[in-house]
Amino acid sequence: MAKKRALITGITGQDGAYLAKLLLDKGYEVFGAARRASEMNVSKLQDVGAYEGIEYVSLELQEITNIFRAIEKIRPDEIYNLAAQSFVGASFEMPLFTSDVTALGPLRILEAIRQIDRSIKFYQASSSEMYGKVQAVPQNENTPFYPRSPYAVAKLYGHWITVNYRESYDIFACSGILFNHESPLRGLEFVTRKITHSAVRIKEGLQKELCLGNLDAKRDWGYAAEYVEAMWRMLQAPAPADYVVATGQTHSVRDFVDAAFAHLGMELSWSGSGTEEVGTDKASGKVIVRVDPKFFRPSEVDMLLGDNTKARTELNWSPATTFTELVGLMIEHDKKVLAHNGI
Ligand code: NAP
Ligand code: F7E
Repeated sequence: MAKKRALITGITGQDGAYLAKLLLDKGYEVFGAARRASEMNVSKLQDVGAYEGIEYVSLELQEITNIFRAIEKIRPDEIYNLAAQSFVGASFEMPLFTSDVTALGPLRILEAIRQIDRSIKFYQASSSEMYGKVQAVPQNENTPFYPRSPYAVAKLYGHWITVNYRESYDIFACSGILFNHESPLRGLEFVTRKITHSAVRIKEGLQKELCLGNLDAKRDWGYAAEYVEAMWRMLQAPAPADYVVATGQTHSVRDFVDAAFAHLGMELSWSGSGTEEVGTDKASGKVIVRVDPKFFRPSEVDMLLGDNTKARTELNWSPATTFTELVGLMIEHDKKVLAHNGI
């Protein structure tokens, strides 16, 4: 039997690397789409051992002719749209760019599917950020959305246009509403990796302080390597639908900081409040964590907590890695990177 062909946009990102590895292991022919750059960042793909097995294509989500040509040429069975301007903080600084890539990008792909071959299955990377100012706790597929950033508004458009093309043109299009998922491959600008990377450097005496924004924000953090399995399962289900993918546990940014330093054998005491809050290393008496207002967002998502019942029951998917294990595996990776690179 011919191998299934999958096209993954955002191949250079965290999820792109894990999904590529998963699909290669399942025997897929994997086409990795990356936007043009002077040098493609392949470090994540190399980290998971997927770099060699992929056929690379140039694909810019802002350019519809480019998308059409790529899909015409590859004729994939499945398309996973993981590409996006994915950093919420940056979306306040570049709302138009974020909207063009993150909202209209999926529409351009869906339009190409509609015109080229409606039997191509489509996965859209939707986000728990769409719940924003949450209207119910926990959040499930029926919870109303209330986005709080240009990123979240753009993702909401991507979500609804996916539903609309499914209903209008009978395309097998699924939207995965994924809650935060992290890993050693997470970009350094996201809070979890910023914390683990800095904690290791502080422990080794290479950095004095870790400066953060809102410590009270709570997130449902899972392990990215497990979440890509849910994406694949959605496209293998008997019918297309939308699914929440989450752990069902929520923790604050402060909890994450405590867990990261605890993994390194350090205990913090917290004092002050709001923008004056600091975390002091109990053993040395030194301030090692400080709140800096520059990391606060114009509008914040205070708390996210997902209800994964539908994914558990219909996709037989469930998360395995606990919060403490996730923090531990990210710290252990950053320790290795530091030992290897010395920075
Ligand atoms: P990521 O690491 O930031 O990767 C984003 C990818 O999109 C990168 O490969 C990036 O390429 C690519 N990209 C950005 N702009 C592009 C453009 N104009 N044209 C083509 N490619 C472009 O994100 P991730 O954490 O893997 O997340 C994957 C997807 O899931 C994203 O859509 C994200 O918004 C969504 N999501 C993530 C989470 C999470 O917690 N991780 C949760 C829910 C939803 P470069 O390498 O060239 O920058
Ligand atoms: O922030 C707070 C910040 O940037 C988490 C993306 O993958 O998940 C991600 O979006 C929380 C926020 O992720 C800092 O204010 C405090 O409340 O790691 P983050 P995010 O905004 O939740 C969703 C599901 C996506 O879809 C996105 O693509 O942490 N926070 N201090 C900070 N955040 C950052 N980045 N840096 C700080 O210093």
